[in-house]
Amino acid sequence: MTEALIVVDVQNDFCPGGALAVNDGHLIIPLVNTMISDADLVIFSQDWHPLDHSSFSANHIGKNAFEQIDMHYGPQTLWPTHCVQGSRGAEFHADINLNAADVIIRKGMNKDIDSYSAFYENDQTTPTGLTGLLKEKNVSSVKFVGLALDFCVAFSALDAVKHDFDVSVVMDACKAIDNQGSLDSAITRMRNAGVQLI
Ligand code: VGL
Ligand code: ZN
Repeated sequence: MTEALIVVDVQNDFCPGGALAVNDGHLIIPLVNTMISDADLVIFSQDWHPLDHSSFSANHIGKNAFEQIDMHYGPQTLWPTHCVQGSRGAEFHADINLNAADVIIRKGMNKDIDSYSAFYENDQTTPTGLTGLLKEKNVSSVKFVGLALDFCVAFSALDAVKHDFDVSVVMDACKAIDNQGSLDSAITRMRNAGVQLI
C-alpha cells in the first residue's frame, strides 16, 4: 500500500507579500521539499478562484474581509481577493519543488461555493475527484503539509479521515492563519477525529 504526501496550497498569495499571507508561510518550504523527495506519490492542491468568487469580500457590498456571512451551504468567512486563476498570486511559490508533483488538484473554481478541502467543496458534497484518485492508486495513508493549517490543511485532513485513510499532519511543515481562534479549533477537531498531529 502506498502513502501519499498532499502539499496544500503553497502559493504566492499565502506567503509573505501575498493577498492572504500566512505569517512565515514560506519557511515551511525547505522541509516540504525534503518530504517531497522521500514520498511515493506527491499531490499538490492549488486554490484557483474566478475573480467573481463568492468568498471574496470585494464581491459583497458593505462587507469586509474576515467577516462571516451565511451561504446556502452554511457560514462562510469572507477573504481578501486571493488565488485568482492565472494570477501571480495563484502560482506556486517559486522555491517549492513543483516538478516532483504527480498530480495537481485545483479547487474553488465554482464561484458559488468555497472549497477549503482538497476532497470536497464547502457544501461537503461536491467532490474534487481526489478520493477516487487515491483509491485507484492504492493509497492507504495520507500525510498533509502546507498552508493554511487551520483552513485548507485541516478541512482536507478531516475529509480524509471520513474516507478511512490513515491521516497525519506534519505540524512543522504547516503554518496557520489563526483568525479568531481558528487554529485551536482546527487542532481540537483534528485530534478528536483521529488525525495524527506529528
Ligand atoms: C485557504 C482561505 C481561503 C487555505 C484558501 O488555503 O487555507 N484559506 N482559501
Ligand atoms: Zn481560497
